[in-house]
Amino acid sequence: MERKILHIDMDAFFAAVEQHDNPDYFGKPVIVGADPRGRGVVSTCSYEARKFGIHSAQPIGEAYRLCPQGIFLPVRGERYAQVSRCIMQLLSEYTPLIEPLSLDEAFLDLTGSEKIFGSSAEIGKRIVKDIQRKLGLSASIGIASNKFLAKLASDLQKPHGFVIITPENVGELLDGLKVNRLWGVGPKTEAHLQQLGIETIGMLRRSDPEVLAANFGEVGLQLYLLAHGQDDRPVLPEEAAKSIGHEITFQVDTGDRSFLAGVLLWLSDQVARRLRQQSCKGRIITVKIRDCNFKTLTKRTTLTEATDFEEQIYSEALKLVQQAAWGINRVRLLGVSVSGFGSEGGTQLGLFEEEQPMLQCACAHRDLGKLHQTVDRLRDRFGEGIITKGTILHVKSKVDRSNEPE
Ligand code: TTP
Ligand code: MG
Repeated sequence: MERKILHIDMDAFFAAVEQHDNPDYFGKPVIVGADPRGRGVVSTCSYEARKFGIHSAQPIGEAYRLCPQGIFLPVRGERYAQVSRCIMQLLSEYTPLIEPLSLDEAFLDLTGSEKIFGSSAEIGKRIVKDIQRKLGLSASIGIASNKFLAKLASDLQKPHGFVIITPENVGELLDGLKVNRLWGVGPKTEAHLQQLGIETIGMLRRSDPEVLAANFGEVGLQLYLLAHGQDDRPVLPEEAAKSIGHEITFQVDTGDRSFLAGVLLWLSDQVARRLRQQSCKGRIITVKIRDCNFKTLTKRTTLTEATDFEEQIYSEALKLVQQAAWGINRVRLLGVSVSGFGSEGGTQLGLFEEEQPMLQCACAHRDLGKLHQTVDRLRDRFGEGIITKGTILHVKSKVDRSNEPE
C-alpha cells in the first residue's frame, strides 16, 4: 500500500516567533542571532530580511552591513522550545506516528489517519490552519509517498509552501534539481558525481547503478533509489527512533537459501549481542532484503515481549524473509534490526490467550539467558571469535572478508 507521508517545516521559525511575540516586528527584517557588534552568526531571519541577502550561519557583522536598519534579536531558546512543544502537540491530534527532526520540523505518517480525518491533503490544510489560528505562525508542508520526497516537497515553495508529489509529477519536479538536494550528498559526493558527468537528479536517475555501486558502494545504490523517488525508511516516533541492526551486501548476488538462512543467524547473533551490551530489549524485528534488481523490501513484526535472544530474533527474521521474497530473486543485501525499546510497539492481546506450558517455558528461557551470559563473558574476555555457532562459522568463511557487516 502506498504510504502518505507529510513533512512540515516552519517558516523562518525563530524570527517568526519573535514577530508573533512582538507584533511591531511584523513585515520587518528581523534577524535572530549573535550580538551584531560581535563575531557570532545569524541563526535565522525573517523573509523580509532575506531580501537583503541575509541567511542562517552568515557572520552577524556581514548581516549588519547588509541591513543596518534590521531588528537584531538574541536567541531565546527556551521560548522556541516551548512553541515547538505546542506544534508537536497539535500535530499529534492527527497521528501518533510523528518523528520530530528539529524544533521546527517533523515527519508524520498519515497512512492510517486518512480514514478518520480525510485525505492527507485535507489533513495538511487543517494543520496549516491550526498552526496559523492557534499559534499565529506559518508552516510549509510537503506530502508524498515517502520521507525523502515529502521533505523535498516542503522546501519547494517556501514560505507558505504546500506541495504534493504524486507519481505523475515526481519526474518533472525531481529531474531538474541538483544532486545536492538528495539526502547524503555533501560537497565531496557532489564533486565525485560531477566527475562522472552527473549534475542533476534526472541524470542520476538515468545513470547505471553498477557504475554508482563501483564508485560509491552501497551509498551509490541508495542515491540511485532516491533519484527514482524511492525511499522505504519508516517514520519513527521518538522512542522508536533507536534501533540496533546489522546488514550485509554480498559481493555476488545469491539465491542459496541455506546460506541466506545462515547469514540471518549470523546477523541475529550480532544484533542480540549488541542489544545485551547496551542492556536493551526490543519488540520490533525488521528485516531488509534487496534483490538483484535493487528492489528493496522491509518487513517487520511486533513481539508481545521484548527480547535480546538471537534465537528469537532469528526465528522471526526467518519467517519474515520467507513471507517476503524467499527464492523469488537473487539476494544482494540482507539486514536484521531490532527496535521498539520503549513503551511503543505493544500488540493487542488475544481475547482468549492460549494456555502456555508456563513452567517449562520459564526454565528454558532462564537457561538460555544463562548461556548467553556465559558466551558474552567469554567473548568480552577473549574476543568475538572465541565461541560461535557452526553455521555462522560456515557462512562467515563463505563471505569475503571485505564483505563483513558494518
Ligand atoms: P530552518 O527550518 O532551517 O530555517 P527557518 O525555519 O528559520 O527558515 P525556513 O525553514 O523558512 O527556511 O531552521 C529552523 C530554526 O533552526 C531556525 O529558525 C533557526 C535555527 N537554525 C540555526 O540556529 N542555525 C542554522 O544554521 C539554521 C539553518 C537554523
Ligand atoms: Mg524552518
